[in-house]
Amino acid sequence: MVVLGAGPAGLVLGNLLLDSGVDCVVVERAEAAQVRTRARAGFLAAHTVRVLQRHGLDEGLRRRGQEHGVCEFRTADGGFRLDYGRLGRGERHTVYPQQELVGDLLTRFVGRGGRVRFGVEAVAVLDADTGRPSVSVREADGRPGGFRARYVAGCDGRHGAARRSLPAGSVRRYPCDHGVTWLGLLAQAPPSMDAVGYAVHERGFAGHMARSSDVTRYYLQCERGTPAGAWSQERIWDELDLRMRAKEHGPLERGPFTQRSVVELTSDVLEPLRHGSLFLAGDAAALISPSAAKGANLAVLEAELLALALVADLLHGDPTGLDSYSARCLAHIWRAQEFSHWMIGLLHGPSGRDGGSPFHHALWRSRLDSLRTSRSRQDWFAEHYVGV
Ligand code: RFL
Repeated sequence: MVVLGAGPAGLVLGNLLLDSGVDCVVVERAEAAQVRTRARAGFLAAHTVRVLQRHGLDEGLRRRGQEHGVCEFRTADGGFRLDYGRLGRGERHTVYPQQELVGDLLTRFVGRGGRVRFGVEAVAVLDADTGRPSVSVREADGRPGGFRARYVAGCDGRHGAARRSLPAGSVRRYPCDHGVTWLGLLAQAPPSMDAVGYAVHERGFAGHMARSSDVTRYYLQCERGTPAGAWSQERIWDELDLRMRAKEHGPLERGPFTQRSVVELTSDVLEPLRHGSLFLAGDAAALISPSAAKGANLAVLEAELLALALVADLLHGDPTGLDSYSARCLAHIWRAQEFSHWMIGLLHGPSGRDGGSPFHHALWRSRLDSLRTSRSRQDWFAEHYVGV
């Protein structure tokens, strides 16, 4: 078994295969240090935590993860909080930075004898429509190389070799550009509030999410095409203060930004998630905008489903799990896409694509109002916000 990519999808899959005695190698383009330090997601769904617990992959998470169950909306009409951990199914998020989860998964995989080939780039998956696919790679020293296996798992993200290797017409693509761009920021500063903060402002959306006691993620909607380094730190903090309405709600704790990235809110789903002996999981299967923090959670869900199906096939000769893998994942993916799309509308009412239209503005206010006042709407929100 060859697994492309050592992100959450590839490493959950690798650990589960290793535990079941399936021989596998993980091929990763980046170096180990880079894989362990890439800061991205931080909010793990209750289902994700259950998967990690079920397979004994939750040791670091249990010690350092923080439970979280409140979000706060701030608008020109005031603000309101939702104690979503007590609504819906009563589930909460666990805040645990993605790079720490990836570090834990990697340490466990390697510690148990798992093989990861760092610095090796997959170039193409060949012969996927046969029972003996192969992966051509570029080794760390630039020389060509390759692997042969019964199955290949494409967990190498949106721009990986797995997606590139799909023959034209073999899968259907569902791309969507939501027309919104965020500046993603990591601040070396403690969280400024005890909730996920969503500020909906005429100048654009601003978001606040805790990562740890001294690191906070912020998002700031910006014009498309804005370079990540275009704004000074002071200008960013002033703009965050303005949109988060610091005058009414209290100032933000400032600190240097240690990471900046431009995040264009796009989605891109492939269907089916299989081409012969090649299976897709995580961002390689479906890209989802970070508006509802679903990407890493879907990656873990899909990796578990794929691992169980591969073990059933390879060790017990039962292919039914592999046959239904794509349809089962896509049901979760589309529910997550639907909720994320709804969130994009909620978070960008006055500043999104339709923001200038009085009709859409009134619709957005009504959407927010029903979330503030309707218990059944709040239960629906909580279920989809924490769930995958
Ligand atoms: P990853 O984590 O991108 O890992 C893919 C791995 O494949 C390697 N690779 C290759 N290796 C070999 N050969 C090639 N040709 C290769 N091409 C690529 C890469 O080096 C990498 O190591 O994909 P995976 O495992 O599918 O996991 C997906 C998640 O990383 C992603 O969905 C989330 O980070 C999305 N996301 C969030 N998700 C959440 O659930 N909650 C959040 O709070 C959250 N916040 C975020 C996010 C994504 C963000 N970015 C990247 C836009 C915040 C941000 C800023």
